[in-house]
Amino acid sequence: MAKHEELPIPIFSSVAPVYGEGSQCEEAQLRFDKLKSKFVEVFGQPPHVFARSPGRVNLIGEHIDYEGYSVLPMAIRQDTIIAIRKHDSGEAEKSLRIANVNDKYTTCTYPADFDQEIDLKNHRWGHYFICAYKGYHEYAKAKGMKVGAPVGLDIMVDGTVPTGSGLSSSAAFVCSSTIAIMAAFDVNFPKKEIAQLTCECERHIGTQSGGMDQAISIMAKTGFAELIDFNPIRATDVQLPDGGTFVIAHSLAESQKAVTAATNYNNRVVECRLASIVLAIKLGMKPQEAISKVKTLSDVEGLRVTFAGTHDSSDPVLAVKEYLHEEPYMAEDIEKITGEKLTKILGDNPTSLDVLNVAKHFKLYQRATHVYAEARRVYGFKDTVSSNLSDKDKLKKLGDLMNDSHYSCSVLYECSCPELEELVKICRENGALGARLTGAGWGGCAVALVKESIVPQFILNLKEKFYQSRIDKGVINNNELGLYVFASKPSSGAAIFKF
Ligand code: NG1
Repeated sequence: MAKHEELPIPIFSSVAPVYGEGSQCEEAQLRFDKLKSKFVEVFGQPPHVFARSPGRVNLIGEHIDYEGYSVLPMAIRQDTIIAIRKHDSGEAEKSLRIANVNDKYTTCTYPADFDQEIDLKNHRWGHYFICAYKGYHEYAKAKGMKVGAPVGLDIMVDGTVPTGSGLSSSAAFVCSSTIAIMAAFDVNFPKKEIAQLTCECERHIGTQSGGMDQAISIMAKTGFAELIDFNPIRATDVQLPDGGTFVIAHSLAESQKAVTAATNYNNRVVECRLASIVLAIKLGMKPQEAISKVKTLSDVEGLRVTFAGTHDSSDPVLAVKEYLHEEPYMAEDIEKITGEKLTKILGDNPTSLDVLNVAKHFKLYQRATHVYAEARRVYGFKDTVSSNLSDKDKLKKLGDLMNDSHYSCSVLYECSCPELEELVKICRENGALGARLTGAGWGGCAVALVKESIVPQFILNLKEKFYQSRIDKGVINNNELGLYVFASKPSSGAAIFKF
């Protein structure tokens, strides 16, 4: 039997295989019906096909996917669904018209041009569809497929993943867009190829994304979290222990990843790259070789492990402690070690140069320590799940690992914010076995591991201690609370629907 990741995206003729039976299925059917009727209302004709891709919650392994290390997320039920119609080549309309069932998002129109530039200085929600459009065509061309002359596309979007929440609404949108485009062109590939392709698509928005979100959105399976490995992309099922539930809670601080890329997300990617080059040189590599070959901290894995081995240690950060200093590095300090200007080292990527323009200094020690230790914690999590411990002891250990991960994100990687700190603390004080920020951070959600038996009370406590004051101030409505705090089971991955 072909491995899961070798299979193409499944095509269904009803919503049940994805949304289950009963009320959830009925709700989903209503959503698709509404999407279709809105499509007809706006574009005058019915869509040809539908695509869906879910958001995700990352359980452990934060900010390490772009460094090449494995992560452990699960898909959530909130998703993006898209209806699409491809125009015939004879039709006069040659643009991409992207509408949304939510009036908050006004319709965006772009030319049907595979090579168009995305105007990153003027962010628009429709840009994410264009990321998929460009990325798909680049990929198809590279595979030697005939892409033909551009034709118009009509698109209607309905997303339920809260934006800026760390639950990967952007990947849900990019993945569902890519799959919708592929389905409209009657093309399908193995999931592992689509996971890689959609990661490259999303980079067109200007973030140097790692690939976790797209991989889980494409490859998720109902009932399992997945250990995602990179280079090559692979997903291994992880069955979570009985008796525990993950509760996701929004800090109500919105994290605008694409807009703040130069100081936040891409800044950390650059710091890790510089840390890896400096570390490689300190561990004996020639500077020019390090500059040309070393891109991520996992590229220094061999040297780092050998160093620890010669000191009889399995400490993942021994080399960092020995060779990097805690005091932030100035650009000149790094240039002295590498013998090269940073603008030259990072010149291959314009978004890295944006980082250099605004960075005051570089915290190489802190970022590298986080990445290596967090990568170790992911395996600690995976090994705990498959160990012989009782479910109770497993849950306790998983909670501890989540707490350690949060501490590291907060103190070493500095990707938390006051609202997340408050929320994580309240989660722990109210019975969570562990709680941490999830996703890129700087706002967005926390995920807490909670004993199943106390989940309703836990959510009530969060309401009283975190949300009530915000409801009183009008930040959110009382009746919307379920959108911001909810328990989640591992949901299924991307799908195509032809009704
Ligand atoms: P969010 O912002 O939560 O979707 C981002 C990246 C991930 C990963 C996490 C941090 C994108 C699409 N996603 O996730 O690849 O690096 O941050 O672990 O950029």
